Amino acid sequence: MKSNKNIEFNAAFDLIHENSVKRPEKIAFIDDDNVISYLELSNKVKSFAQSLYQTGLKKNDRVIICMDDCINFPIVFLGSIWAGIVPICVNTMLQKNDLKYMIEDSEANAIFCSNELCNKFQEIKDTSKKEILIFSDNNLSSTAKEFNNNLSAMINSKALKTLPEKTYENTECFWLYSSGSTGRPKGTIHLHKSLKNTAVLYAKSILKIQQEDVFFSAAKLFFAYGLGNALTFPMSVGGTSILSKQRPTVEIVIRKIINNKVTIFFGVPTLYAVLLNSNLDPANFKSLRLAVSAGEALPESLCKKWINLTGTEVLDGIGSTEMLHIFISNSINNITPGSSGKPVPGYEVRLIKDDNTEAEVDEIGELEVKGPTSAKAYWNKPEKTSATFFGEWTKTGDKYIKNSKGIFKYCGRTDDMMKVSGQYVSPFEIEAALQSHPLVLEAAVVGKLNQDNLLKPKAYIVLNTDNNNKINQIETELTNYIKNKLTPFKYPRWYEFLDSLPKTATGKIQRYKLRD
Ligand code: 3UK
Repeated sequence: MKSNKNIEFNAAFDLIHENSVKRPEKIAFIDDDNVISYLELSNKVKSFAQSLYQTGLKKNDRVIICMDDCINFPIVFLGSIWAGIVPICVNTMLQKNDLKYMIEDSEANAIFCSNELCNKFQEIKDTSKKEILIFSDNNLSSTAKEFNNNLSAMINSKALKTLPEKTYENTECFWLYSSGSTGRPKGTIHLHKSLKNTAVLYAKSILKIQQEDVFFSAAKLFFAYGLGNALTFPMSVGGTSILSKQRPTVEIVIRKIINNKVTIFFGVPTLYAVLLNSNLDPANFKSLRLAVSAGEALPESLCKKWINLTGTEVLDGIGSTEMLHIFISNSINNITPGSSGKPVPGYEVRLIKDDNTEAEVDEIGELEVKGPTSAKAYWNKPEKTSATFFGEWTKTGDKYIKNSKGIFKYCGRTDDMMKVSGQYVSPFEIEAALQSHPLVLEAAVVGKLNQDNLLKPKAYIVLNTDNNNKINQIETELTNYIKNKLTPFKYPRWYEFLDSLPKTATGKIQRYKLRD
C-alpha cells in the first residue's frame, strides 16, 4: 500500500552519516588544492551547520551559494541542509543584474561565495536596499561579527551541531534557478527526498556506480547535472569525487582523468566534440569505465567517435533542472547512438500531441515526465508553476519521438530556447543585448548547427549606418560586447548583415525564414 506519510528524512544526514561511520578515512573529495576524508567532511558539515545558527540565521532561512567547485562547496551545501537552512546554488558566471535579481527574488539572508566573487556581491549589496550577509575567505563586509564573515572560521569552529535538524522527505531542501525564453529565471524548489532518489534510480541502477568509482564532472556543482554527478552520486556509494575550479579545457580534463585515475566522466556534447577533435591518445582514457553526456542531444557521430577512441561507452540521457537529474537514458551495453534511450525505471513518460492525445509509435509529441525527483514548484511564480507542473506530471518543453523498440529520440524544443554547451540560452536575451549596442538597429538570433551537429547562436543584424567596409571589426566589437553583457558563452558564433529582417504584416520577425 502506498503511504502518504511524510517520513522524517534529512538529505545531508543521509549522505554524510553512514560514510563517516563505515569509511571515515576514505577520501570523499579532491579539489585543486586539498583532499578531505568522509570523517573530516562530516565534522566540517556539523561545524558549519552550528556556525550558521551563531551568525543569527534560523531554520528555513535561505542562503545563496555562488562558489567555484572546491571542497568548501559540499560543506556549505550539506551544512546548510543539515541545519534545515535552504541553500540556493547559483551559476558563478552570471552578470550582476542576474545575481541581483536572484538575491532579491529568493529573499535569501546570506551569500557564501568564492573570494573572487566577493567584490561583485559587495557592489550588488551597495546598490540594493536588502540587508544580506556576505561570507567568503575574505573579510570584506563586517556585519556578521561572530566570524568576521570568514567562511573558513565557520567551517573550522569547534562547536558542532551533532544532530541534523528535523526535516521530512517532502519538505523544502534546496533550490536551483532555471531559465526560460521570456521572463526572469525561476527559483526551482527541490525536496529532501530528491537527491537520494536521483542516486538510487539513475546513478546506482543505470550507471552501476560503486564505492571504488572515481567521479569527475566537467559540469560544475551549481548545475543540477553537476550536483548529481560530483556530489550526490559519489557520496551515495562512498566514492571519491574530483572537483576543479578551472574551466574544463582539454588539458585540464585529461590531467584530472590521468592524475586521479577517474573511472566515470560526465560532460556535455560540446566538450566531447572538443576532446574528439584534439587528436588525443587513447591511453589518456585508460582508467575510465564509462562516460555520460547530457545537457543537449549527443550527435550520433560524436557518440561513435568516443567509443572508437576510448573503448568505453558514452551514455546520453536527458535530464532537467525541474526533474533534478536524468530520467530517460541509454544504458550500459545497450546504447543507440543519436538517441536518449529509454525511460529510467522509476519514471513514467508520455508524449502529448497538439490535440492533447498521446502520440503513437513514430509520432512526435511533447515530452511529459512523472517521478519522485520532481521539483515542488517555482518560487513565487504561480502561473509558470501551473504551466509546468500538473499534479504528478512535469512538462519538459521538449519534442520527442518513440520508435517501436521504445527508444526515444530528441526532436527539438517546443519553445524558443536553445541549449548551447549544455546550457539554456534565450534568443530574445541575445537579441535585446545586441540591440542595446549603438551600431545595431535590429537583431534576430536563431540556432545553427556547427560542424559537429551542435546548435550555436547565429545573429542576423541590421546596422544603423552603412559600415560594410569594416564588417570584421564590427563582429569582434559585438562579440566582446555580448561577452561582457551576458554570460559569456551566449555570444553569436556567426553574423550575417542584412538590409532588413523578414517580418510578418504585424511586424513580427519570421525566425523560421532565417533558420536554414
Ligand atoms: C535539454 C537534452 C536532448 C532538454 C540536465 C542532466 O540539462 C539539464 O537541465 P537544464 O534544466 O535543461 C533541460 C533541457 O535540456 N536536454 C538535456 N539533456 C538532453 N536534450 N538530449 C539530452 N541528453 O531540452 C531539457 O528539457 O539545464 C541534464 C541532468 C540534470 C539536468 N538538469
